[in-house]
Amino acid sequence: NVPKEQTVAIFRQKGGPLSVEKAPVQKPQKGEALVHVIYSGVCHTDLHAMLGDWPLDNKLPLIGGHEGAGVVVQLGPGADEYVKVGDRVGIKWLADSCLKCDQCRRGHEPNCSQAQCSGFTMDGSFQQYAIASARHLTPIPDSLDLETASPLLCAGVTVYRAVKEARLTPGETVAIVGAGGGLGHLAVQYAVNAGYRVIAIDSGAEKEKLARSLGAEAFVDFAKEKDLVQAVKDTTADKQGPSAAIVAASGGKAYEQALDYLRPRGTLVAVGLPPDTNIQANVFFTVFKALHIVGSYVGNRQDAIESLDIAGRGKVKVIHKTVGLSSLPDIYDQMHAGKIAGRIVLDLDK
Ligand code: 8ID
Ligand code: ZN
Repeated sequence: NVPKEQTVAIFRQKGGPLSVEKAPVQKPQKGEALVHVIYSGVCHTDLHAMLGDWPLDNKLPLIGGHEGAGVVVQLGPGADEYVKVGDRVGIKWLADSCLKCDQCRRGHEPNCSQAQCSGFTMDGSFQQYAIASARHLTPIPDSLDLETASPLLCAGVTVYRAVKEARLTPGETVAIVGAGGGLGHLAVQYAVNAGYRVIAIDSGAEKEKLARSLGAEAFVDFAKEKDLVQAVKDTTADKQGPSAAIVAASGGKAYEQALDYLRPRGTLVAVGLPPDTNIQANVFFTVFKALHIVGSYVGNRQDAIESLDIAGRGKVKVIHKTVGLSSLPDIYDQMHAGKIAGRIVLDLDK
């Protein structure tokens, strides 16, 4: 029973405003499924998109959102190859890729030149009924309820992949920068689950408590610490610093000192996407310390399945607060001010 009308959160120009209003429900075309979205996480990327602060253009008007969890209610021609009506599925950032090109064949689906992004190049999960390319939907295992599954579809997948890109061996130490945020609090847990030791970097008592409760062995407050580089190095027994830093902060400052506190041969994994930010890498010390700098951009379909499976087995917990779709403007204000610990999940029926 698919209604003709639904509630969506939409904006029509860069910078907003965001408006919660009624809109028609679309019909799925070839290869597409219509997903009844029950919950959607709110990623900082959705805020970047609304503010228009990235060097990429998105669709306008745009319905954002790319952490959707719901149920398939209708199929377009050919979509039955991938899903059936009633399946519990997730809408992730990577909405589609060709699956035929060199990048796709190697599993680098996010780097496909035909890639589409939910809540960016096509309408996303901040609506009750979303059109999705069936071949890129993520099956949600029975071990996860839709509410906790939703933040895993971007934050979880992304940091799970970033932890892989850090190329650590068990027992090594990783700094998670932005550890109290949506991505960060999950990164702490995926790292711990993989056998790594975690230094959390973020600010404030609430985020410190959160990060420590999830397994971080040390916490460095970036706003309070005068000599952040030394403070981070001091958390490691030999004072040489962590073997990797996964920067999952939305602000540019987080990138400034990471190369300086990394241990020789250390890896900087760039995940957070602050506008207008460069990583300043001194060539001499990059060579002399044999540093590694890598970008990590969401994950492929397999990373999505693996990251949800780990959470389904109880190894990673999503710390979240659930509010109604109509609260989204207020949530963006809080996010902009860095006040959200963990993730916000939207209940699309409220
Ligand atoms: O594929 C990707 N690479 C990908 C996927 C998803 C999201 C990248 N992102 C990007 C988002 O676009 C955003 O820029 O990752 C960034 C973080 O997203 P988020 O986790 O959804 O944001 P959040 O919940 O607001 O958390 C950010 C945290 O960073 C901390 C804040 O206190 C907050 O807890 N932070 C900041 I801002 N500056 C910091 C600093 N200098 C910092 N933590 C440590 N040091
Ligand atoms: Zn995201």
